[in-house]
Amino acid sequence: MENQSKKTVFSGVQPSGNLTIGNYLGAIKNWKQFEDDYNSLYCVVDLHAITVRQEPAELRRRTLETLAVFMACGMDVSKNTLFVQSHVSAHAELAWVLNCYSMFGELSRMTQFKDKSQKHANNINAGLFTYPVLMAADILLYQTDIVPVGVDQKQHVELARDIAQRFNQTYSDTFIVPEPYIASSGTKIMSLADPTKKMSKSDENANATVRILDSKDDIIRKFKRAVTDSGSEVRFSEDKPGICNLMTIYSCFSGKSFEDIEKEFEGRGYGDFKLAVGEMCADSLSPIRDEFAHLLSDKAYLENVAKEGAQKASYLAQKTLSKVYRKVGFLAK
Ligand code: AQP
Repeated sequence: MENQSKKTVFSGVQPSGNLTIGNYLGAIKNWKQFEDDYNSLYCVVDLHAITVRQEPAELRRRTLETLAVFMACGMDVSKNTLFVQSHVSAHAELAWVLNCYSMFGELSRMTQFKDKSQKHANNINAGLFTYPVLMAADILLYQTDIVPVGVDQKQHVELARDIAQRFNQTYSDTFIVPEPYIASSGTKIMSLADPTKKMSKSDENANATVRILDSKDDIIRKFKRAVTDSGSEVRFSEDKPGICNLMTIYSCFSGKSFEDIEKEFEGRGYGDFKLAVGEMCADSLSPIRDEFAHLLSDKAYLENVAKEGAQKASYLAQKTLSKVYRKVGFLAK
């Protein structure tokens, strides 16, 4: 159960595709450090995933697999509450209330909405537009202090802060105003096919993304094909976005600084470097792949983790939701 003296950390991942090294380096890898000192909750945000059309059987499969990836990445179920968003109805309920405290103008300014409505021009649904309000509900329900996310989600956490402050000012202190936690590196891994674009799990180009669960051969092949710049020098420089991205990935997995990487590959050219990045990435992910396979062999266990996680999360969520319902003036049951 929650420890009142500890702060709370919350984050989520959409089961909208097989998770990439962007999701890993920008988000999941940073979660482990909080598990001893924080009340920590991590959620597979399936309600968010349906803002884009999903194949139902695929979504169901990926939801359980995403939970297994959290665990395979080292999230200890005795220290972290791992759950599925749609199992805790308070997320959708609080989102409705917060919709009434969110402004059309501020939602229109969200860059992810602009990007996704361009990408899914035939399905610009209301859910895509109000996605950040549901995300604010996810965060505020647990009285969250910090939200570890990649840079692309910072704007949404800032909106959650604005919504919390607006609600607190309208009534009285109700929500903790959360802070985004952005790691010092790996917070925006770029596509291997176009290094000016973020790597995204829903990208249809298989060569653009490296999945956490890709085989070693696939990972090496994808890095070998990665789009780089003209020239052959491994150097961190603004005019070399492809090489900068590969250096960032290599640095995140190896712990080496850019300076050390430049020295290591001095005079060796892109081919050698790409192979080394592929090997470093594949070898670092190999224990995760093995643990994932092991976890997936016992679906009943995973379902039970989700069930227990949802029970713990529901208890906490209900406390905040009841408070909110009282403040806005809903009649008690
Ligand atoms: N390329 C990335 N680099 C670093 N961090 C990233 N994140 C996503 N892509 C990168 C972080 O991963 C967490 C989970 O993201 P999400 O599932 O909530 O949705 P997203 O940000 O929209 O991620 P994707 O992979 O791009 O999904 P799709 O393709 O469905 O839109 C977040 O903390 C995010 O910052």
